[in-house]
Amino acid sequence: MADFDIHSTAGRLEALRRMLTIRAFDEEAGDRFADGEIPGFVHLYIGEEAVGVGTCAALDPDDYIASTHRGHGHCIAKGLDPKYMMAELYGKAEGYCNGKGGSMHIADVDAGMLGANGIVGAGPPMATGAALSIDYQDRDQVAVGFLGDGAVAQGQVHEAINLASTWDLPAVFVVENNQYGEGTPVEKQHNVDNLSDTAQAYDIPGLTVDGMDITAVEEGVAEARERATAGEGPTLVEAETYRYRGHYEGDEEPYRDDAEIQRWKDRDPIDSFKERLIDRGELTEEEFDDLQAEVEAEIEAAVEYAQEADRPTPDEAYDDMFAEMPPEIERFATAARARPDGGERISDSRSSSAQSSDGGERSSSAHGSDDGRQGGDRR
Ligand SMILES: Cc1ncc(C[n+]2csc(CCOP(=O)(O)OP(=O)(O)O)c2C)c(N)n1
Repeated sequence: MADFDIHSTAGRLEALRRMLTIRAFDEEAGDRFADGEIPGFVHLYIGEEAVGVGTCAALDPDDYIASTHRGHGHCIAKGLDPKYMMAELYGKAEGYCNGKGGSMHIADVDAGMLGANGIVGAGPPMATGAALSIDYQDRDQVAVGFLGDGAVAQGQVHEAINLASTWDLPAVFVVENNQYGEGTPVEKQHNVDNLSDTAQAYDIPGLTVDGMDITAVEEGVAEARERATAGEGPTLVEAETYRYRGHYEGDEEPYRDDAEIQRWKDRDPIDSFKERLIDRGELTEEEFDDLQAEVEAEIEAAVEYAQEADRPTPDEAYDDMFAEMPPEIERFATAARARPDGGERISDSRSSSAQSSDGGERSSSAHGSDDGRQGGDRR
């Protein structure tokens, strides 16, 4: 069981809080990115909250997850602190990866979050590797690899699921079928009715669940977890969901229309879960409003924390990169630290960062050009 039990009232309220936190975090991240405060790219999870939270609700706290480029929701679902996540998005030293990873590389191994990453399909190999370590050490854990519908056709995903199946490893693969890989609809990417049908190729069970319904996701992943811990190998769980925002912030979305987006919003995972809790007498409208206000205050505080935090210093550039620094890299790190002008030059560009009128820090060196921001996904 997770650190919250979705089979209890308190656990369901915590699940709702996490879904609201994901939405508030990503809405704020989108706004702050548009304001130029956040460098790089952000891929928002809004609309998909039931998948991340439903999955993590079915896991034990020390189970592992390996994420995707759209990973903020997975982090919050696994219990990471939005404050340090936001600091990471801002490139600040207090962030989960000391500001060197950004939106697509948040990791907290102690919390079982092995990392988001910008390589489509890289979650499953990480999960298979973690599952091999669990199996080897005979531990009672599982490793979940998240992947998108686009990633299902990726070569390394095939390798990862094939090995996990062949070796009966305690892995679960959760496909977030949000209907598009960038601008390509799922039916133009794959020749199967359900992406879970691909499980047949590995001789493992494949389930398709309603990814807008947290309960359905939790049940599917709980079944998969049980199989995995019983030594029966991996399961592929496809959660049918939808991303409300573009592939990345700035995506003009010529590939879909408002009516389609609205059809999915009518099945919003937060609204429907809220209504269910109200129907069960576990929540009132007033309590919901209070919860929403608390979550919004938490995210506002996270933004303030991130804005005020320090960036890593130039002499720390090579820290945290390797478990053991390779000698050929150590040479560069030592030279960089010793260069009298090295830190200065970079600090100079930092100190020329202008304070925007709303207090946000704008650094031309850190944020890239406006052209890059609007010109497409450059990963
Ligand atoms: C190996 C690799 N190929 C291509 C890309 C470019 N790329 C970034 S996101 C993306 C689409 C991924 O779609 P999907 O797996 O469905 O995830 P979603 O964005 O829908 O969450 C692509 C092709 C990449 N980052 N990595």
